[in-house]
Amino acid sequence: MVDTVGEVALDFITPDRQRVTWSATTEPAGPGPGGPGLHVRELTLRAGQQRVLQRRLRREPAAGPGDDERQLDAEIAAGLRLARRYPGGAYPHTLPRLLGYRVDVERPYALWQPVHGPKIQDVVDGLDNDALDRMLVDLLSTLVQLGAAGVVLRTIGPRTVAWTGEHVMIRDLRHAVLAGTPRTPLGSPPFASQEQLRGTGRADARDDVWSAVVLLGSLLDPDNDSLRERLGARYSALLGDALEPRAALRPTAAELLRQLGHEPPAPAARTAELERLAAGRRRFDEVFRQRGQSPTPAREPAHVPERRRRRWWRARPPARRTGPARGRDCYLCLDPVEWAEQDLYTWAGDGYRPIDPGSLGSGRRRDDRLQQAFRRCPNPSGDAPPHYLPAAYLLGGAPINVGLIGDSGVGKTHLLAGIMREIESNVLNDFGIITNAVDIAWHDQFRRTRVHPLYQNGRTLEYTRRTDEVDFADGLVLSHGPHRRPLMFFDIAGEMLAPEHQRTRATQFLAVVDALIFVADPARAEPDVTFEAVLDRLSHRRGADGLLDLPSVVVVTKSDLLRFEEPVDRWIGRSDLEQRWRDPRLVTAESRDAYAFLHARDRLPQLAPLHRCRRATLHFASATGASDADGVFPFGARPHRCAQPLVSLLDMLGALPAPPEGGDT
Ligand SMILES: Nc1nc2c(ncn2[C@@H]2O[C@H](COP(=O)(O)OP(=O)(O)OP(=O)(O)O)[C@@H](O)[C@H]2O)c(=O)[nH]1
Ligand SMILES: [Mg+2]
Repeated sequence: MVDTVGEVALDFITPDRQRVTWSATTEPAGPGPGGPGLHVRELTLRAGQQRVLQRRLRREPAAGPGDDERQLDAEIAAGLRLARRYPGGAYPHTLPRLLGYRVDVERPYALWQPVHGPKIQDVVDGLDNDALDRMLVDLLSTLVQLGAAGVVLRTIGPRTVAWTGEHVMIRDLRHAVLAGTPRTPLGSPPFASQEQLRGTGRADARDDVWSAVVLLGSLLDPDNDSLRERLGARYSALLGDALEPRAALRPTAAELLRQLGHEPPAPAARTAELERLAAGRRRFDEVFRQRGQSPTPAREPAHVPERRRRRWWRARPPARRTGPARGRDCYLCLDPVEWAEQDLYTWAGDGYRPIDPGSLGSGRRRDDRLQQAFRRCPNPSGDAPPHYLPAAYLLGGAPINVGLIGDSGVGKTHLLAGIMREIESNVLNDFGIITNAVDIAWHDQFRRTRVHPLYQNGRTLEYTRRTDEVDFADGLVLSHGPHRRPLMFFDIAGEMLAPEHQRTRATQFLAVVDALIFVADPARAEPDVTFEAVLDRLSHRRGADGLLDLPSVVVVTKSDLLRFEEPVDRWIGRSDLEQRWRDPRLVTAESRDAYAFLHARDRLPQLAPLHRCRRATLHFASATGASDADGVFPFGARPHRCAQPLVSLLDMLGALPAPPEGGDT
């Protein structure tokens, strides 16, 4: 797109979270493209002659979550991290400063203070010894400051470092990521380490140490050996250890500075916000210490396959398995119901019609008939109108009934749509799990009324209607090899979960739940008491240790609204399902962060599942990726990290196959 010269209004958010409007004039010719989907232009502010650099995204409508969009988000997150860790005058003079950003517009952008000055490779020959010393110390000090903020630049090299005449200046943060983000292949040798070139493992501050040391080595070539001579043995130490192929074995920038006889820059003062998060993380660890339990249960790789195989088979807790082999509890009336081939029905559009058992046949014909069959619940208590259960619920292994918990408006239905959307895009296939509908027509209806309106038409879903009869919202049969387990989701109107409504039939499914998804809305002002009310109601299922044996996840949903807030920024952009499967410590790290986040905001009732359930994990997710405007998502809705909580639940339920050999990544 060609930009014309003219007036522009910039209406954006500053790192201090202020909304600001500036007017500016564009230059006749902008600096040009800033990456495939990004356009960079320099603007002059009307008030004064200050110039700002705008990096704008060209958003392709309905193109899906493009890499450019993710990269702009990552760039903003890195800029905000630095601005908030080093407020005002404490900001490192060697780093470009983020002035603000705007992401909820057609062309999202970041505003930066422009960096000028020649590339360091063009001026290094003219630098005297003092200047070379400053270059070395500046570069390593910058890495210390970036590392303390958890930012990895990934692009240090001869073209990305400038020399202002006084000091080193990093030109931009356009490829920066937060430390811990799964690496993606980037850069070229020799300036990028092998791990970064290949995109293995997770981004580490020492990725930049590699690049900086290679850069220093290349700048201080044989014609430029005075610094090398002065550093003597310390120079080889610098080049030697810092070029370890694995980041984990390299010295940190602070260690290098000390080796070279320089004091690293003083750490930034901790903000009150960071202190609160740290207190929350300590509290999380304390919970497990008191229980004598590790927050990350150890997996013994040698035993995993066998143990996992048993776990997949594992039925529900024995106390609840009173009926015969294929018995189930009906989720509508709670009476036991057994498989009975003599009493099957099919839906005929206007009602259920009995199936003649003789017509079932065998082989494929039988499979096909059963897929569309329902069993009438005998309901021996006779306390409910006639109701029918899909055959798939009664066949195969123990069902997994999952309830979504949270007050009205917290985002339960959108989250469930997001989970279904992720399953539709085959995330479970990576775990060796194939899914089929429990009830084909019902599943199709969920897709037509929830998943498609939200994700294809970009429309907000309606609040769930309050009814007395509650059926499951959607159900899938999970297949792994020859094993099958139905997975049923229950999603009712949140107000029915409030303490005063819990005796109604609508909440009866709670008596048969095997796992819970607690949905925490971080944007909500008033306290949500439904978590505790539901846990109270299930307190009779506590074990000898007083804890509920009910695998639970707490999902901090709507995380798109907080994606630039710490620690949400660290997680919300990541796609790490596979890595988490192999390395459960990642799940714990996210749980600890989400716990700290809720704790720091005094959302103590939302932490109850972790305190009261033996197994619980916490997650950040967004069902939509953005807020709606009058019921419409103008740039489309997309799920972010909706599969992670589901996969954690399945893992806790023993319904996830063992990860393939290969260990942690
Ligand atoms: N920004 C943002 N908004 C969301 C997200 N998920 C849901 N919302 C908004 O939150 C509102 C309520 O979402 P629902 O899923 O209907 O809430 P619920 O918990 O099912 O509410 P009830 O059905 O009344 O119990 C909707 O207006 C959505 O647009 C999200 O991930 N991000
Ligand atoms: Mg709802």
